[in-house]
Amino acid sequence: MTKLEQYTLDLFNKPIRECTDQELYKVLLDLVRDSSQDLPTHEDKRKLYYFSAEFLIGKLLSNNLLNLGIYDEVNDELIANGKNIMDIEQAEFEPSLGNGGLGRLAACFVDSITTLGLNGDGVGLNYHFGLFKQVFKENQQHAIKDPWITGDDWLIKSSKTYDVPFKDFTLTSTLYDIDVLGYNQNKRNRLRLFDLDSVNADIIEDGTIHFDKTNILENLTLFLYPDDSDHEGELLRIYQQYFMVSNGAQLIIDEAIEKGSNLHDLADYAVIQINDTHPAFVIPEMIRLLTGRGIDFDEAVEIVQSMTAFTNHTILAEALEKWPINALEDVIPEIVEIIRQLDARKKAEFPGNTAVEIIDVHGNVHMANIAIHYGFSVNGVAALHSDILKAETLKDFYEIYPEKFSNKTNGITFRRWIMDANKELADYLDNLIGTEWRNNENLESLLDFQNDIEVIEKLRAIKFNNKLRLKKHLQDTMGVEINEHSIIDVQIKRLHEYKRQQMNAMYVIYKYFDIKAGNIPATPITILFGGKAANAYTIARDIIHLILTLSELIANDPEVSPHLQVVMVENYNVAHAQYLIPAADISEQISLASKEASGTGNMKFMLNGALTLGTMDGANVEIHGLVGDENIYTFGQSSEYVINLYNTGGYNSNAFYQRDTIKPIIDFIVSDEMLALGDSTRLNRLYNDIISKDWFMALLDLEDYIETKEKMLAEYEDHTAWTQKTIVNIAKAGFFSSDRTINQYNEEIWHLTPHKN
Ligand code: GFP
Repeated sequence: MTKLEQYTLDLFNKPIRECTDQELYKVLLDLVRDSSQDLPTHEDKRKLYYFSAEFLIGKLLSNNLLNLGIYDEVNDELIANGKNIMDIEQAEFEPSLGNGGLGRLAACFVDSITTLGLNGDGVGLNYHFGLFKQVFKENQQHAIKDPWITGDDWLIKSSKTYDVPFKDFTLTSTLYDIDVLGYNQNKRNRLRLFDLDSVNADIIEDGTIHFDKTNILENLTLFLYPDDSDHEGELLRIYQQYFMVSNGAQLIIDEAIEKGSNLHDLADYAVIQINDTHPAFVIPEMIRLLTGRGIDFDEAVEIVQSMTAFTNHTILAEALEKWPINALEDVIPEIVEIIRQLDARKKAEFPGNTAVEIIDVHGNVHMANIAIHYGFSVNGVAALHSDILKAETLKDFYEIYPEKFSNKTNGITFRRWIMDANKELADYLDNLIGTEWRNNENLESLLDFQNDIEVIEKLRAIKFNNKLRLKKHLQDTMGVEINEHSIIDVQIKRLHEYKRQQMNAMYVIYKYFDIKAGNIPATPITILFGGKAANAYTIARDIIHLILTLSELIANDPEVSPHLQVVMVENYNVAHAQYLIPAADISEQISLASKEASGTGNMKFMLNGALTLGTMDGANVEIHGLVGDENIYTFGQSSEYVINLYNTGGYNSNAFYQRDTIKPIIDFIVSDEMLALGDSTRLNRLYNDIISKDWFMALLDLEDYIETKEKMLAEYEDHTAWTQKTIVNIAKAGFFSSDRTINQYNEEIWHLTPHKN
């Protein structure tokens, strides 16, 4: 009897064939969890703790089967019994533990850390309802809770609990673990997710979410990034951040002591990576814990400094967090006391240098500044971004601590983003170039087949099959019908003006006019969007409204709809991405140059044989460098140009708006046709914003964008030449494996010894 048969019998007392998909999900969950638990965790002295507010891990069933090396075996057995793993996986809820690229990066990283045999856990919070679940009603985004903890999930309750002292009360945590498996790796790591037992999930929903933000005991871990536009929200975020880091720091100390640390040597046992600013309180918290255990303040500072590294993910001021010191006083006064001391030291060392102050003149505490002064490493996430940090955003810090700065260009795990998401392509690569590419070697040998017609045809066939898969997926999940013979053009990422979904929407209007004018595209085009807007971010929600309204307008227009379709995927998440990316022809990476730190979607699309339509921003610059001018479509003003425009205040969107090429497009946003379908307030607000402000300069690059996209569509018609370009992109994607990124982090920052099987 096979293991699967045994588990099925034990759990449901019937054969595989007679089980429902839901039942088989439970069987596989048990089987995989047991197999994972059989793997030992690492015992090495030194360990990495990757602190992150988000881990956007996606569904785990297939991925864990793959990493355990039993995917094919299990899949064959299921197929022999008339079952299908894809259907079974529908029963799994995607963990609501992340938001965007930042959280997905953390998920790719823990996969690579484990695959490379490194001793490292993720540390975060166990949000019950995630960011929110996005639903569309009347062409608008509504937010409801996104529950995922069902009992049939991957959480394992541990016996560890810690006391976290706040000003008015102490909270006792519960620790849940999720096993993190590596590809062909016989040791596991864990995600350590802290929570409270007292969570109460009763909340009011009426298109937006209301709950009592002051009821910390019941609501602390309900949501990721609760709205902090009011005072209670701000306090709740501080409670969350401190709760995460205090638990994590206590865990570190516990584990180090267990392994024999006397705490003076703690830095030999642990290294902390602070992912973005949210976990930066770990520095004062660790100092508090060490001094509380008898280490003097100076030494505690030194210890913490030598074990803490910081990653910056954005140059946007809004994301470089700062908290009013009064708010901190209300929640964590002991930590404020330590922050004041840390600040005083640096004020004495760098008198008058306000750019590097921890506490500014307005009484705001700058989280990044704590991490930069009191950590040993600062890194950006793509070459251009790291350069901008040094030259602009963190210039004053770079002058003080040049040795702390480095670049670690982001990466993506190939397990999830090709082996799992695009199995047909992965298997075909095995046949063609051997399996070494799975271990980060030899993918470039695909270049040998650039002129091989058989290979070109096969790759085209795989792309078509992935379009069919996407079609079925969208039918099943949204009831939307797309044309599998169309060009699939995809922009999936958080909604943000700097990412410029609005510019893509402007292209849609351009194309709508063009088709109306009788210029019928040789191949129909499907433009897909996906992404959530932070609920308090009004203009981003207006942009969603624009896209959804355009989508409806075009769908209703028999002249245009056979040639152009616009779909905004509801509640975009990792599961959707796994269908969208393999099916894509065009990867939209159109941020305003200098603003997208790296991007990681750009890497996923490239690996799956889509061509990038992008600005010279973030990691697009490195993609361009690798594939060469002929194999990417770049457009738009450079980052130097844009930075200069901001510095001189020289951008005037209205001057662009007045151009004959642009005005009709923008005016259409508030045309009678659009207002007949859409919400006047939203459309007018967006229109006014674009013509008078356009803070992220969509109009600056619009003409070049339209022209480049048109060129791209025309060149698609030469299917052979197009597929040859995709071959170069796939072949050159090896650099973007997160295994490469993690090796760099380890060699240059963490210094852990890899475990070999
Ligand atoms: C942020 C940055 C991206 C970067 C990721 C990971 O992502 O440029 O690739 O972090 O470093 F903006 P988002 O959360 O904005 O997608």
